[in-house]
Amino acid sequence: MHHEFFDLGPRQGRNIHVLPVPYEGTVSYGTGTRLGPEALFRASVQIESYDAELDLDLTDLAHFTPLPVVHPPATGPEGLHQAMREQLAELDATKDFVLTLGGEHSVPLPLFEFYHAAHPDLVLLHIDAHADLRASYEDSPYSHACIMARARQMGIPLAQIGIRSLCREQRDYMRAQSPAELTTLFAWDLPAPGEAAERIRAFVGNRPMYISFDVDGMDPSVIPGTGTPEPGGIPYAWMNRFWKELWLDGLGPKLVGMDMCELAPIHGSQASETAAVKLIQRILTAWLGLA
Ligand SMILES: [Mn+2]
Repeated sequence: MHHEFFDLGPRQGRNIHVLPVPYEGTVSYGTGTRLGPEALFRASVQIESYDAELDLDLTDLAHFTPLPVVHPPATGPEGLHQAMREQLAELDATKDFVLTLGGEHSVPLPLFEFYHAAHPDLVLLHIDAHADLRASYEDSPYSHACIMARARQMGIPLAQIGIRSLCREQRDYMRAQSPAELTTLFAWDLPAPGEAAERIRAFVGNRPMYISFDVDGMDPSVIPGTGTPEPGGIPYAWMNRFWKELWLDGLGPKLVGMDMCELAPIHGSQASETAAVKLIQRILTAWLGLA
């Protein structure tokens, strides 16, 4: 594992703890998410830290402290989650920002618990092709296909963007939820980024927000390196613009932590990890520089 995340200048601005979790225990189709964190580390030092559109440089706004890699135990996600909880116990959820790099999308459940315990009014913003609202999948309630069902069980309000693959049971569940508890911007019906940002801001209000970003929410032409690609996803320019609109006038949500999951790098191509790490950069730059 590389020990640099982004090309570090002076250690100034907000400290971002980077938690690499190279786990792929419950993946259901393609493999390779265990190689995701390393690919994101490598890509991060290759891109410009300066965001020319925002006229802001991430190295002025943040510095990065990689945490020890959480090595997946031989057991299922429960063992992984326990190892993560032990590491998170060293941190303070009221002030520490953790950027978790998966690994598959079963990874961030302990982060939801960590931030929800400190912020009972926490709201989740979930970028994904898949609703991840199954009660259980392949005999595990902790599978990547169920993580947002666990978040809803914890009582966390959920806003989703990019969803386009789900079973009828999940659709019925979504329809039965109150709009204050669950709102979904389906991929086939995405409004313009500015309107989407308005809707998410109205949903989140003044509450603290955590972003759980499954890279397969993006169109596979942008990020082909993922285990369960779904056509018809979020265009890169749309997603990039959305983060700018979300924080444009300093009124956007307060971000407490985020994850980027399901990157499965393709040997010989750096396109997927580059797009993923540029989206991390845009999120952090827009939040820290505009909010
Ligand atoms: Mn997904």
